[in-house]
Amino acid sequence: MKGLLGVHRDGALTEELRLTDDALAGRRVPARLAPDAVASLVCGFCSTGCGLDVHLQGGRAVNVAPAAGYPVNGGHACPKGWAALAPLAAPDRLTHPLVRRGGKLVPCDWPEAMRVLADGLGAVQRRHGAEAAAFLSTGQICTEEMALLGAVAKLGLGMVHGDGNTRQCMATAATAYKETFGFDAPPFTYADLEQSDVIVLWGSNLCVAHPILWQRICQNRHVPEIVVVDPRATETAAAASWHVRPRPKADLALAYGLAHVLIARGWIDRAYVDAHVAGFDAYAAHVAAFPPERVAHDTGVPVEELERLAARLHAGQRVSHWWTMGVNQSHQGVRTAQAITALALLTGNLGRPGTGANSITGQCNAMGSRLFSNTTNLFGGRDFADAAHRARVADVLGVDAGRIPTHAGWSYDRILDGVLTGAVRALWVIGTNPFHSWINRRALADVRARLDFLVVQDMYGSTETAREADLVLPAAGWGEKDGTFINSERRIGLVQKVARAPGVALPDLAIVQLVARAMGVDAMFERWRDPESIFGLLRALSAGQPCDFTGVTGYAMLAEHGGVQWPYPAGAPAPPVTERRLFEDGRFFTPDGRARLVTAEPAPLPEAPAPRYPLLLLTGRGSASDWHTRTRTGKAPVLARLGATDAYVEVNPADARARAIRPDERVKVVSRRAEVIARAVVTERVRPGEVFMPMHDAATNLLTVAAFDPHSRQPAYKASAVQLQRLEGWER
Ligand SMILES: Nc1nc2c(c(=O)[nH]1)N[C@H]1C(S)=C(S)[C@@H](COP(=O)(O)OP(=O)(O)OC[C@H]3O[C@@H](n4cnc5c(=O)[nH]c(N)nc54)[C@H](O)[C@@H]3O)O[C@H]1N2
Ligand SMILES: Nc1nc2c(c(=O)[nH]1)N[C@H]1C(S)=C(S)[C@@H](COP(=O)(O)OP(=O)(O)OC[C@H]3O[C@@H](n4cnc5c(=O)[nH]c(N)nc54)[C@H](O)[C@@H]3O)O[C@H]1N2
Ligand code: SF4
Ligand SMILES: [Mo]
Repeated sequence: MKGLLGVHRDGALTEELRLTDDALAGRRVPARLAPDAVASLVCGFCSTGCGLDVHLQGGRAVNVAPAAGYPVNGGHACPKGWAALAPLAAPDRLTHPLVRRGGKLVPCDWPEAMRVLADGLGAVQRRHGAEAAAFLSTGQICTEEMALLGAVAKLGLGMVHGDGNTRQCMATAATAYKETFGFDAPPFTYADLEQSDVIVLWGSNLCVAHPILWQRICQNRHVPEIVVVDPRATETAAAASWHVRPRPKADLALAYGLAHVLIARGWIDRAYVDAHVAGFDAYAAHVAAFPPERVAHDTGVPVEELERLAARLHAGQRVSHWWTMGVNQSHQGVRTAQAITALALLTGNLGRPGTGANSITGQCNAMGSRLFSNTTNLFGGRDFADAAHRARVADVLGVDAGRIPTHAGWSYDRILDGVLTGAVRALWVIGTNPFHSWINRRALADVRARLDFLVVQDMYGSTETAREADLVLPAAGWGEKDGTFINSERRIGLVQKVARAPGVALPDLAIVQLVARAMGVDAMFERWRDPESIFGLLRALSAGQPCDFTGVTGYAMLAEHGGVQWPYPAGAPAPPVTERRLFEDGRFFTPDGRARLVTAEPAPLPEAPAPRYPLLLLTGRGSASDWHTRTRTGKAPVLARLGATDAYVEVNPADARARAIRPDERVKVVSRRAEVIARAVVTERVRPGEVFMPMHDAATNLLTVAAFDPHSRQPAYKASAVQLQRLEGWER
């Protein structure tokens, strides 16, 4: 640390930082890749995990094209993949750390930034205890980076509380899988999309959110029935063969109704259930209370359609269920995911080609985060509360087991509540933009006001969150560093450095190492040298776990095989070229090897429509070209043109007429928390009583109500009560 602070030259890297950068990110563009090489990387946007070929010319990355031979996407990419290089060159890229002085963020060098960080975090931890500092991380950095972050923060700095934006996204699926299968283990492989004869998409707008998975469905030669369950008539619903349109949050009752019919008609696979499932009798008793008439009343899906759908699930030979945010982001998301999973279990549609209860993830490395961020579970899907698990991890990492927290720490919402109650005083935010994306984000103004110290680590200084920081650390982005991502089908894939980060921006890995050094705990992390050595640690941490990938010898193997799906234990047969699914032997990761059936009573909406707020606001993805808070896609000219440019709200013609709202008129959207202005898109895509706003506009989460699934603590982003009003005197 002394050296780091000592050798500093203004505006340039210190010698020591130069060494750090060389060692971690590597000046490898010329060294490892030929100046005119074609480098293969997994895409840095969605969890599909497409392979992209980056073409170098004279050592510079000039072009991207989908990798023809990659097992995920076979020559296809969506607009974001094609434009993946553009965000790297954005004018608002951070080139230097920024520190707040006299109310303004001004550039500084790394030694200064690390002094400010050590002072800020150090002061809070000395005064209020180590737990008074917390972190919020992401599913969009490399697994090696999130693992080091989780190690340094929790084991090194005693930050017991740390969570990720995966809470906003995957917590429900992870919780449901853990309880039902005994481990957070999405069972599918993408080939299942091509092998099913019935595909049910629950709350998933695949055409927009995972276009290349939709492409895989289009390659299905069995002419599958494609059922979309969504209150909105989405792009995907339009492309499907059957659109089932329940009322929002009625999926739980719908799934129970389907189970009711399947059981009543004897349309279940009794042999499979007897051999591999626990809790059938209680489940059958529970769903007995959901006859078609009740379910039709509760969901808005007619009796006849419900029965026809049950019959289709029965007639299908290879039925697969897939779900995304329409399920995960609800106040009963976990139980809904489990009720969908129950349909697969009851009908024996698991562990065979074309089947499964399949949660599609969101971000490029959400699956890495679920295993190795060291937030909700201890490295490798272990349990913080289990002494044997802590001992094992301590052994692999060469640290004192006493440094590992004995409980998982708070979820995202509780960390923010902790700030409001004064328990948390410093926050380190990495690769996420909560001042835009968090539910009811208006409350974050209070959070900011109460924080003694806010550090934000991002590629851009212009994000809603970076603008609030006391210290901003400039991060290298996708394509500017080495490491791995894990995609939705559990495929570990490679990313590599094909471009230099601007200015003195560093890979998150290097930044976390600097933080460790600045805080005086770097000696604990000597084994965490560079991405590939860290990958070796993760491999060792996976040993004996369901996610065991000890058979993956290193990055070269990943490059050679187009990624490798976990599990791939040492000694597993031959190169892992084919796609693999889980549970082919019907044995789950529960103590008795059986999957669990779990039930709940459907609960009312947290904020039901009422006379003053009669409309239900749904939110979600707006287009295939917009990514989340648009910090990246907003800077690719072609994506910005393809995406939406302004805040808009989809409203049914009947609701528009009743309020004398004309198409494209600007209207006020009012909730109990805020009012925002948006352009009215008058469309049958939404039903009367329902409106939709994309999450890409920062206004949307001013409106949302802070409601959560009680088991996963995932925000229920997709049901808030609002009203629409004409703007007085508005004229076209
Ligand atoms: N282009 C693009 N692609 C992305 C992303 C992006 O920002 N842009 N983000 C990525 C990430 S992180 C994620 S998590 C995924 C999300 O992918 P998706 O989950 O497919 O996307 P959403 O639009 O959030 O929600 C899907 C659908 O849920 C529906 N829905 C709302 N309420 C309900 C309900 O109660 N029941 C049912 N059945 N449906 C309901 C909405 O109408 C919406 O069409 O996308 C990933 N891919
Ligand atoms: N209303 C509503 N709100 C939602 C949702 C919804 O459906 N409706 N969906 C939720 C979901 S599923 C999700 S996943 C969240 C996403 O919410 P966020 O995570 O807040 O969204 P992003 O825009 O992806 O933010 C990622 C940030 O990381 C930065 N970044 C990118 N790469 C790197 C890197 O390599 N290193 C570092 N340090 N930074 C990097 C980007 O510039 C950006 O600022 O939004 C949630 N919010
Ligand atoms: S589908 Fe997802 S992984 Fe594939 S190119 Fe598009 S954003 Fe990237
Ligand atoms: Mo997400």
